Amino acid sequence: MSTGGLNIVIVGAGIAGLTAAVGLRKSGHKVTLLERSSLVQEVGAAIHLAPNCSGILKRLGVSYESVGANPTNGMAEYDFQGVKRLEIEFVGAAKMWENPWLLGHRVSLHNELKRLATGPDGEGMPAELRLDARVVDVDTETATVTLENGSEIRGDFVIGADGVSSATRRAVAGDTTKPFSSGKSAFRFLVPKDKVLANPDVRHLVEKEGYMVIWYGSDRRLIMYPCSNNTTMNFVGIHPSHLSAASKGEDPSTLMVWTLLDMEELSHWVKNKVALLGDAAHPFLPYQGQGGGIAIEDAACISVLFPPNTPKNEISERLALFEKIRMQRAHKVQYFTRLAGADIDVRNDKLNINEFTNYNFGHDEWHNSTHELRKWLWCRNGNTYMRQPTSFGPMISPRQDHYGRPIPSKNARFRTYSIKFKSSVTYLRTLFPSPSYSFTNPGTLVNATFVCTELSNLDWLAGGGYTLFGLWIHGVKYTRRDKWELFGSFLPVLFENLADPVITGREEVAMPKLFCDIDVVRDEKSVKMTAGWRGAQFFSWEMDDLSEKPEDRSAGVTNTTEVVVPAAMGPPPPPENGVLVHRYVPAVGQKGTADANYAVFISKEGATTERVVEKTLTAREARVTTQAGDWRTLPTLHHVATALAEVPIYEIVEAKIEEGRGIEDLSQAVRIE
Ligand SMILES: Cc1cc2nc3c(=O)[nH]c(=O)nc-3n(C[C@H](O)[C@H](O)[C@H](O)COP(=O)(O)OP(=O)(O)OC[C@H]3O[C@@H](n4cnc5c(N)ncnc54)[C@H](O)[C@@H]3O)c2cc1C
Ligand SMILES: *[C@@H]1O[C@H](CO)[C@@H](O)[C@H](O)[C@H]1NC(C)=O
Ligand SMILES: *[C@@H]1O[C@H](CO)[C@@H](O)[C@H](O)[C@H]1NC(C)=O
Ligand SMILES: *[C@@H]1O[C@H](CO)[C@@H](O)[C@H](O)[C@H]1NC(C)=O
Ligand SMILES: *[C@@H]1O[C@H](CO)[C@@H](O)[C@H](O)[C@H]1NC(C)=O
Ligand SMILES: *[C@@H]1O[C@H](CO)[C@@H](O)[C@H](O)[C@H]1NC(C)=O
Ligand SMILES: CC(=O)N[C@H]1CO[C@H](CO)[C@@H](O)[C@@H]1O
Ligand SMILES: CC(=O)N[C@H]1CO[C@H](CO)[C@@H](O)[C@@H]1O
Repeated sequence: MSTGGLNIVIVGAGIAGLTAAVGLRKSGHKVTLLERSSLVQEVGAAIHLAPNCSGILKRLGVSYESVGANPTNGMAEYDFQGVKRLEIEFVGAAKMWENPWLLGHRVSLHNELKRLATGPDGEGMPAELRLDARVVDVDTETATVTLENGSEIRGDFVIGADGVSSATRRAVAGDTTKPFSSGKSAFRFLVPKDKVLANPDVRHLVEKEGYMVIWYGSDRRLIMYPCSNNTTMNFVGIHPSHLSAASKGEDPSTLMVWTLLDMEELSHWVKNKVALLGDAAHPFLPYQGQGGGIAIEDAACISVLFPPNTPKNEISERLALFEKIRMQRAHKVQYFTRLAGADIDVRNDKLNINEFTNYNFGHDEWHNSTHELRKWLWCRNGNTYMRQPTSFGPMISPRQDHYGRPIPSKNARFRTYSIKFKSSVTYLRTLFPSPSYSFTNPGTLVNATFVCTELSNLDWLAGGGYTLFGLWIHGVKYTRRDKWELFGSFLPVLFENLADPVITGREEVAMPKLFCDIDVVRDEKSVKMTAGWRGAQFFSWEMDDLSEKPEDRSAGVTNTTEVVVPAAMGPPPPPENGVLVHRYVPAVGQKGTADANYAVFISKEGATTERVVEKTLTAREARVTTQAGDWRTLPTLHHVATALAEVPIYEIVEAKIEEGRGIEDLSQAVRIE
């Protein structure tokens, strides 16, 4: 099987290491698990998994229920005299979580994880599990681990999932932070439920099925819950360590005692190519039954961050992202757990059990990591535009691809029809958004152009195209507050027959865009363009007698509009350096107030793509027909259509068609002041 998978070495085949192996294997990575013990035999006790954790296991294809885990139906708390202090039922309407809170046997969970990680069935290559392989050292630069017998194993990266007494932790975080005794120990034992039921003194304790029951003393507690298909009762007795230390040797051989270890928070879990997971990164006290759950969430996060085809050169950065995503949550749950474990008077003061439960259960690390990875991918190439709707991240636009890189539009094609005409300074001035805009020439005549462009072969539209139509007013200058002047054409309106460029053009480069239908019909000698909205036509022009002879350009062009004899046009204006547009974004809920109200300049020199004209045709005849509208025919456009119909066309001075390739991405657009 050929995969682009990474070579991943996992130290420790506990819950964290095996869950990570299940997830990473599915993504096509080659996983090697190194386990110091010989049998990978988990202790014979139960482990309960919070709803969010069982949800993650389900997504990884692990069914805890199928191997004997039973749901929690409720919780009861008693004081040390057996007086009930609290009872909560989780069934029926009280069911808050979409996944069950599961009580099961550690050995079953462990074996099932091992089967899914290393078994022949399932996606990807089975992980290789090497037993009796105690890791003594790890090199974070080369991702190489050294076993006790001296042999070395190298991967693309290493996961240290070797539990509370981790050997990999030293290499990542130094050895100043070590686990210490919390002063409490725990013994655990299992009793068949039948046996409890057979004893009339205690049978009432297990008559309600699926209950987690806790008895609290001031400095000790006993926890009981069913596991193994409700057939076995699991007990955990947490108590001051000196009590069990004193009685050592007298315990029955089936009673197991653990010193409960805690540890200061590590400042980091990742160094170069090694990451710590589970108890190795954040050992848990057992008071909330969260250590295994948080370890499984860690493993889910790592699995999400290393999907198929993850590039090797991103390994360290992605491991750092793992730490960034997980550290705060793991430490917070640890903090809650310490509070929950505090002796009763301290605990009651500080612990808000609802806050804890909502924080712990109200989280889905799969969703969270998936989104965090997306956010990371979006930003890593810098300069992405966030656009509405922002919830989904950056999106391809006419100007940039998903990651903010300019889209090469050299192969995009254009066909531009333009009709240049003499018009009225005094009329067109009324279209200026502010007094900072003015005409460069003192006279009352100025050139303006109706432009219609058909675009095709656009990469950002998967090879498609659209048509635009607008009015360019020439000879305009913008005077900044500091008196500096910019010369260009002012664009009061631009219509497009596709919503996508309308929206992005407005948002990104402040173009005054509107949607309308635009049709261009063309044959050898003539072309007709119409602009309308749902059948109501408001603008059209025709060009006839097209020819490729440039000397014919502007000769004898005709028009059908009212003719006013033009006065002299005065000296030619300074060269135009670009296009001026005005951004205006109204403030929500505040009449007359703008969120944005400023001029934008799109310079000619800044264009990144060369516009290559391959063919020019001129028209010997051109006619423009306009039609004002009202709110019934053009409910959203009539004010614009009416203003366009009023634009004086004194004389058409040029009518031409240019065809070619290369379209500007307009990334040179800047806010003027
Ligand atoms: C009494 C008690 C009750 C608990 N109850 C719950 C519960 O109900 N719910 C819950 O979610 N959590 C519970 N926890 C916590 C939970 O058990 C741990 O948080 C969880 O097991 C951590 O998983 P892990 O894979 O990180 O570490 P571990 O399960 O400790 O696995 C580490 C693995 O690494 C191996 N290893 C260690 N060193 C090396 C080395 N140098 N080289 C190779 N291999 C090595 C070990 O043999 C082991 O297999 C409880 C803990 C205790 C002590
Ligand atoms: C629980 O029951 C299922 C069948 O319902 C069985 O496959 C499984 O082995 C049982 N597990 C335990 C631990 O009893
Ligand atoms: C060292 O131990 C590993 C794991 O048990 C084994 O695969 C390897 O062959 C051993 N190497 C030597 C040199 O003994
Ligand atoms: C265990 O008991 C609970 C509570 O009655 C029940 O919902 C669940 O189905 C039982 N599970 C098994 C595997 O018997
Ligand atoms: C992911 O979870 C962390 C808490 O662990 C939180 O701070 C962060 O906002 C979450 N990210 C997303 C995208 O929800
Ligand atoms: C108007 O346009 C014509 C044709 O391009 C040009 O010759 C003329 O100089 C322009 N007039 C002004 C005032 O810009
Ligand atoms: C994986 C999982 O179960 N996720 C759930 C965690 O809990 C929240 C709140 O109940 C749900 O919205 C998630 O779907
Ligand atoms: C054919 C025609 O009507 N042409 C007119 C176009 O407009 C100019 C100036 O406005 C007139 O001089 C032409 O006669």
